[in-house]
Amino acid sequence: MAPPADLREWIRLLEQEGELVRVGTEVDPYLEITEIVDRTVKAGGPALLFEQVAGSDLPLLINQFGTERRMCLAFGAPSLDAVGERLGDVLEMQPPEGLVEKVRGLRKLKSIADSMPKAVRSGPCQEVVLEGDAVDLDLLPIQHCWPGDPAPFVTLPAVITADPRNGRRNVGMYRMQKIDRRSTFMHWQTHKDGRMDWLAADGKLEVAVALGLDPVTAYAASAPLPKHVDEFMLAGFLRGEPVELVSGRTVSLEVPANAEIVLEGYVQRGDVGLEGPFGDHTGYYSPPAEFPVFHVTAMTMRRDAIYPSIVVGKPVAEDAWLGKATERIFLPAIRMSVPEIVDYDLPVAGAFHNCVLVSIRKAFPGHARKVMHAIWGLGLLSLSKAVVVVDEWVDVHDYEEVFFRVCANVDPKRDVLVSEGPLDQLDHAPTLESYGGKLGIDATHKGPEEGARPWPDEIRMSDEVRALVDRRWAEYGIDSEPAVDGRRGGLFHGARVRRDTS
Ligand SMILES: Cc1cc2nc3c(=O)[nH]c(=O)nc-3n(C[C@H](O)[C@H](O)[C@H](O)COP(=O)(O)O)c2cc1C
Ligand SMILES: [Mn+2]
Repeated sequence: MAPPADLREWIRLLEQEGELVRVGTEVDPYLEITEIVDRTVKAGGPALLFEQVAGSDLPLLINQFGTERRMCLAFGAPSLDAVGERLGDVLEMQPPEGLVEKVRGLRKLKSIADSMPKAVRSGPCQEVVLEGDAVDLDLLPIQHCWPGDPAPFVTLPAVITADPRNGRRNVGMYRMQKIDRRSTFMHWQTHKDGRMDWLAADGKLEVAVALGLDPVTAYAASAPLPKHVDEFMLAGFLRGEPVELVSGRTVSLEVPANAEIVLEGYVQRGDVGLEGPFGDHTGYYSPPAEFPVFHVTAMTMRRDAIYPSIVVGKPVAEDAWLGKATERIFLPAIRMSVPEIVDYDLPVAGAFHNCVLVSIRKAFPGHARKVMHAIWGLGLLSLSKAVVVVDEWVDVHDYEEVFFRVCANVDPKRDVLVSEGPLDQLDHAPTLESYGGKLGIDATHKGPEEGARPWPDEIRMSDEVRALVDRRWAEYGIDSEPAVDGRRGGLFHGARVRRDTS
């Protein structure tokens, strides 16, 4: 099934699948929508299309990404791992050998060709064009998300810039605090690509913001690609259809033809103000800080445009599934540089950058530390505050099992590494902003070369007796369902890789 071509097709698909509710009652973009959505997301509820938002003619779509099922629908894939495997397949391409392999190779090459964005002459995103004085952000139902926020924030934008040194495009998702009818702040943080483009510009840097995209392209804006890789290329690859782009009206950047709304404009060197506070995905208000002012020179729209929004806050919020998509999709890419990684998990409660659980095929003394340092050197994963390393047979998605391994296998004096390095700018805990302590916990089995005594065997029942009890379970007349591997849904349930530890 091809992923949806634009936001409307996506809304139709959600509706067909019983995944969307239209809300006709008038609602207030000041706090009320947040409270409705927070209750809906935390209950695993549907996407919501608010048709009557006070103060605006535009409907507002929210919670489109709020469950794993919707995320898979967006990608047209049975699972997020399957999406990652598609990417891994191409990354691991080897010179083909037989004819069958050659044909398969060609298909992969075609999927790479399809990923290149395609220029088109016109697009629905420019059915209405407002320039100069006519630009009016008041037309949009921008949400004022939390009581401590100073203003409404655009929360689901795809922000397009080009590196002034080589023209290479970047697309990032950075929230935008509304300042007035024609300007906002641009909240690209310290370690982000859009900010690098801004810092590399001599004076002005052109910026275009696309709102209301097909779900895969919207997701791609949040994907942590290396600086020189165009997020629209990833979107094209994942969709199997190139992203179509039209020329901006007042900027030399290209914008997605299928967008509902586009804001064109510029930021300037030194033209900054105090952005925030903002009720953030950390579960706390991020404090005010200096960010550039985005001046809007043109606002283009579809005639009956739909405005997309998202609310972040205390986990679990809608962005959890955007993060989980990244976790799964990027696993094969991470394995390209750190092949001993079996699996990893970024717990939603850890707001993604606070904690990484990683399982490895341990092969030499100090291997867990090697992997900690690798993670602390890898793209945006480098901002991870805590890294917990377990052996390959531990299921990193089973937090109870990981906790068991940490408690059972760690000598704090020997197995805990406290380091330091860059941290997420929004992390309020470190003494300094964007820089502070790192925690590595080696919860693998340790060998004598690592200073451990002979490691004991794990307890495991013999296969014969397990088979016998399986066979005879009904005879015992014990009412409850038997637990799997010792504990139902618990400790050893779901472990993917097993190894005899004796
Ligand atoms: C809903 C949502 C909101 C986000 N808001 C911001 C933000 O305000 N500032 C920021 O720097 N990153 C934000 N991010 C994370 C970035 O989009 C992400 O790090 C992405 O990789 C940035 O693109 P870049 O790597 O090209 O800079 C947000 C992510 C999501 C899913
Ligand atoms: Mn980027």
